[in-house]
Amino acid sequence: MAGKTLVPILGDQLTRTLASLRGQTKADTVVLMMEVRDETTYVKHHKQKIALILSAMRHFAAKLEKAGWQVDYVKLTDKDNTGSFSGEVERAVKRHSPDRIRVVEPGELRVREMMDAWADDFDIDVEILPDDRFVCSIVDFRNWADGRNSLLMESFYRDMRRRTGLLMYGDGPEGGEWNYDKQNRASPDEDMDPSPTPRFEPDNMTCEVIEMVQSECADHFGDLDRFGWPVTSDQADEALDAFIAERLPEFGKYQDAMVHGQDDLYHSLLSTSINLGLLDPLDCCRRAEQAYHAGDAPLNAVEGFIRQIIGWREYVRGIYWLDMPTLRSANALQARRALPEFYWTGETDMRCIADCVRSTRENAHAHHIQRLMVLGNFALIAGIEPQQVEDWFLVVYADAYEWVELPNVAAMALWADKGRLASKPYAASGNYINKMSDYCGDCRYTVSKKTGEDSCPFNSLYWHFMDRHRTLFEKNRRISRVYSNWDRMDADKRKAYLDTAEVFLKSLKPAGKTWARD
Ligand code: FAD
Ligand code: DLZ
Ligand code: SF4
Repeated sequence: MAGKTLVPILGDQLTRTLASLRGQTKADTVVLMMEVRDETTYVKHHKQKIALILSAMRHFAAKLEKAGWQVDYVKLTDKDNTGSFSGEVERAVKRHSPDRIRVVEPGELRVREMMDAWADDFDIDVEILPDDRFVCSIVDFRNWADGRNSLLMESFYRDMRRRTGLLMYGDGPEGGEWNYDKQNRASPDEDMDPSPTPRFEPDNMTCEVIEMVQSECADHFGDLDRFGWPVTSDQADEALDAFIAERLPEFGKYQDAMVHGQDDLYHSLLSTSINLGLLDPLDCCRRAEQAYHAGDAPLNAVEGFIRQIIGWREYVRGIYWLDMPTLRSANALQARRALPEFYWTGETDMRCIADCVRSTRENAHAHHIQRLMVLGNFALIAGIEPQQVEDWFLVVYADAYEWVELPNVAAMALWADKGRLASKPYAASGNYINKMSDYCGDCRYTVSKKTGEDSCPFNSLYWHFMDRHRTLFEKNRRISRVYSNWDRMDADKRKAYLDTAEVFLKSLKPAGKTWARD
């Protein structure tokens, strides 16, 4: 293509084979990378998340330059930085007078709307390419969803298995089953002995970014002391190798387990690298599949890992683009309560929540069951307003971008989309947390106590939730049985549950400070 091309690369597009770079000649291309205030503060992200993204961006830019690309890199503290993607693209157009802009579609609708305006605003040709780092394009997902009554993840996942050929045996699934989840629900036990996840000592470039974040984002949530995320594709590869060799074999079995103070267990901790573009999701799946064929990891573990990536990850991205912008304001259960302060401080006697918030603050990470069945479950049954919960999840996790955070929080955890994604709400009493963790033993609340002052709050809140949404849920065949149990209890017991929950809900202190947004 004749003439000069400006190729903006966003902070979560750090992939050497990105569609916008493919087919470009180095001599005619200017790559633009922008650290901008709007992105670091549209919600006040965890300090580690900002440090991770900016450090990974700087390392990626250095690698491109080394490979001979011309990179125009704007730092957050540069004097003339306008603070926004559009402002920086406009300045770059003036600096370089390109003939066109070529860019990969962004992960978020908010940014897509900015990009859509560039052609008119800057009077230039703008080519917005599909992000083919996903297996299923936005258009393909729309076609898949079109005309279906139910958008079950499982049927989408089977299509993705067929499309990628992963764990296929002829036309059918390897081992005869598509899904081995039933084997993936072991409680924690003494056989657990996970190898530690590799941590990467910050180099000079990362240390410089950490210092900047420390001073520029001092009032943001989260600690920086334990920063050890992979910031380059080489480090991410090393983390993937270690996971496949050491933790994948037990990943399936203990996928839902939670242990106080043990933050990673057998999880991969690869979501930050995959979402930034440092790892290719399909490559991760193929590596896991090879381990299965080599006899190094069992089928239930490998299928479970692959399902999270080509199943859930692709599916929630499809749902995001299908249901935005309404998903952002969805509130099917009319939940209106303010987010309690302990989501930020961790100061609560509920040991499960305190441990999950601690891990979140220290690591910018908590694993899936902690997010879903402790933090999400509490917000669901306590009736916390979805938009406040969504902001919290978007702020606190290093892997959080709206395309993946919002469907997981609004649709999966909070049932705000009225069951389009999850046919029944993920509501659970203390019994589930007790079965899957060691949290309850040392908790100041008693998990076996159903009502009264020392009873586990999850127990009474669970029934309060079920009772207040009875009209909606009792017709749902997957939960109607719950109401038979409720109706069998005597009236005094039911009243004790509801009164205990009311007293607890009244005691919740709303977050006094605006941690998420200014
Ligand atoms: P593993 O347990 O090792 O899983 C392997 C990979 O599968 C992950 O790296 C991830 O890429 C993918 N994956 C697994 N589950 C999901 C899922 N439900 N959606 C999308 N990808 C999935 N994930 C994010 O990447 N960003 C988020 O902002 C995010 N917010 C969440 C909020 C809630 C309420 C819930 C319930 C889940 C959320 N998840 C999110 C999904 C999941 O919790 C994280 O992907 C996972 O904990 C990351 O840790 P890991 O890499 O060790 O995952
Ligand atoms: C999340 C984030 C942050 C904190 N900072 C930047 C940044 O300074 N520059 C950048 O290019 N990207 C950043 N990002 C990631 C973007 O928010 C992300 O690319 C869009 O939300 C699209 O998913
Ligand atoms: Fe959490 Fe209840 Fe167990 Fe305490 S007793 S750790 S509040 S589930």
